[in-house]
Amino acid sequence: MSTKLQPLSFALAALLLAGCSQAPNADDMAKENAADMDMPANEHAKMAEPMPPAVSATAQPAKTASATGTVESVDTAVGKITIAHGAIEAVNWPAMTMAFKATPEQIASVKAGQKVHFEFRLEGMDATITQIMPMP
Ligand SMILES: [Cu+2]
Repeated sequence: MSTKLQPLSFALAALLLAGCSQAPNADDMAKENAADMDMPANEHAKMAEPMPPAVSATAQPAKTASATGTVESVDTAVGKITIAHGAIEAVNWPAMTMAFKATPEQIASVKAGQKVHFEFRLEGMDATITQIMPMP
């Protein structure tokens, strides 16, 4: 072994030691960043999308369901059709009589006492008719 190499070896060893004692965290971070950059941008978008905003945690997502019932009354001024409907499993409802929001056209298409088939969207406590038609 040549004595000339020793100072260099020592310097290298010192460098490596210095690297070992101070760099592990920085090295790991560099690896993570590299892994991050390997992930396509759209993968990030997919990961971010399903995260719901904190506000919606208590709000029910909109549901749709269909049912049959009998029109009890219509209220053009308020924009509602009151229907005595049967149990609706899709929204976990027993049979009941309740008011549904409806458009003037929908309200005009039915009258009290009529049997109807209808579809509605439920958002929280708001049930809005999306389709309604008299049953034969
Ligand atoms: Cu109901």
